[in-house]
Amino acid sequence: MKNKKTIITYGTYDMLHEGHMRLLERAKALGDYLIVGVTDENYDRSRGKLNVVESTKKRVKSIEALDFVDKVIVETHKNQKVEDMQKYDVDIFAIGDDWVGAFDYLNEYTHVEYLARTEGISSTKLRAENFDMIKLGMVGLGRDTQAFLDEAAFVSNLKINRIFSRDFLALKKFTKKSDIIKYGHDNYDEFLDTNISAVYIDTALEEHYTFIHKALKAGKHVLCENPLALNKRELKELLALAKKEKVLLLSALKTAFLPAFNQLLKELDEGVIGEIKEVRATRTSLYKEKDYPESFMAQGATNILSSYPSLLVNKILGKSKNITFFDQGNEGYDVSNLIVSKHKGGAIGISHVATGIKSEGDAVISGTKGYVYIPAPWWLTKKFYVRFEDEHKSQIFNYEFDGCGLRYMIAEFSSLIQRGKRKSKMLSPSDMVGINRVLLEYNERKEKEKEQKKKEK
Ligand code: C2G
Repeated sequence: MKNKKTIITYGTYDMLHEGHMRLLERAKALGDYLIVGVTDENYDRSRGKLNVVESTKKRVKSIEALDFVDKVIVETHKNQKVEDMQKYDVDIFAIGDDWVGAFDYLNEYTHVEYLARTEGISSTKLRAENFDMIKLGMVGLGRDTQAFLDEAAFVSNLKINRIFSRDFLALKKFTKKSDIIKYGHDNYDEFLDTNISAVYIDTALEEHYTFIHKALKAGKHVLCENPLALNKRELKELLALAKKEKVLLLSALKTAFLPAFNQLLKELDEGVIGEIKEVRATRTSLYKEKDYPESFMAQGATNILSSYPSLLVNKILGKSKNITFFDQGNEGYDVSNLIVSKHKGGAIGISHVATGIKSEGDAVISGTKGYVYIPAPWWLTKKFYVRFEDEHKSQIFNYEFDGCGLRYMIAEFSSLIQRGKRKSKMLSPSDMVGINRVLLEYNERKEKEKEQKKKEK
C-alpha cells in the first residue's frame, strides 16, 4: 500500500498570479505530494501559446519557490502526460475547469479532477495591462502582404495599421479593401514620422539596406526579409546602427523561430546523434511557374534562397570557412548553386539552392552515432526523424503548426520589443552575419569576376 498520495498538474504559469496559486494550493490539498509540470517554450508555441513573456527557466524558478510544491518538471511534448502518470505513479491529475473534458483520456491511467478556475484574472489580462501595444507599419505591398497580416492576427499586443508603397494606386486599392490597414503612405519619410514603433520590410532585395537604414535612424525596430544587405560592409553597418540606436533589427527568416526547428537544435546540442560531421540541405523553387517577374529571379538563386540552408548549416556547425561554389548561370545571374563549406573540426556543410532546377527540399544531419532526416519542405520544419544503425532505436519528433509559420517569427519580434530585448536567442546578430556569409561572399566573388573581365576587355 502506498502511504502518500501523488498529485500532478501542468501549466505555463506566465507572470505567476493569484489564479495559478489558488489552483496549485487546491491541487496540493487533494493529497500529499504535488508535482507541477511547467510547459516549455517550444511546446507552448507548438500548441498555439505564442505570447508567453517569461522564459521556461524563469517560470520554473517561480514555481520552485512555492513551499507547497514538492517537485517541478518540464513538459516538452504532447504525449508526456501519459508517460508522467506512469513514471511518477500519479494518483490524481488536477487541472483548471477551463479544460473540462480535454483530459478525460487520462482516466485510463489515473483519476482526473477538474478544479474551478479563479474568475477575473489571467496571464493574457496581465500582459495587456503591463505592456504597451506595438504599432507596426508594413513596408512594401505585394503578394505576401495579406499572409503576414493574417498571421500577425495571432499575436496579441501588436497592431498593424499603416503601409508604405511607392505604388499609389495599388495602395489606395488595398487600404480601401483591407479591414486592418487603414492608412497608406507613398512617402517613406512621412510614414516613418507617424506613431509606429516598428516596421516590417518586404521589398526588392536591393532596396532593403536603404529602407532599414532610414527606419533605424528614425528609432524604429525593424523586421526585414533576408538578406538585410547585399554586401558585408552594409550588413555590419546596419547591425552597428541598430545597436547604437538601441532598437531591434531582426531577419525575417521564419524557419529560425519554428518550434520544431528549435527542438531539433536542442536535441542535437544534447548529443543525440553524437558529433555532427555533415549538414546537407536543399531549397529550390521554380518561381517562373508561380508567375514571379523576371526581375525577381534576376536577384539570383543564392541571394533569394541561400539564407535558409545557411541557417541550418551555421546553427549546427558554426561559422563557414573555405566556401566553394558550383554555380550554374543564366544571363548574368545564378539559377542553381551547390555550396560546400568547411567548419570547425573538419565538418562539412552542403547547401543546394536553385530557381531553375527542381529538387527534393529535404535535409540530412549526419553524426558519429546516427542522423536526423527532415522531410521536404525542411524549412517549414514540422517533423524530424532521428535514426540509428539499429533502426529499433529510431525516434520521430512531431510538432504540427497552423498557418504558414510566420506567426512564430512575428510573436518573437513583438515579444522581444515588449521585454526591452534587442537580441533574439533564436536568431542573434552573429547568427545573422553567419547566415549571410555565403551570399555576401558569392556576391563579392561575382563582383571581382566582373571587374576582371572588364579589365581584360
Ligand atoms: N488557472 C486558474 N485560474 C486562472 C488562470 C489559470 O485556475 N484565472 C489555472 C489553469 O486552469 C491551469 C493552471 O492555472 O490549471 C495554469 O494555467 P496556464 O498557465 O494558463 O496553463 P494552461 O495553458 O491552462 O496549461 O496541457 C495543459 C496545460 O499544461 C495547462
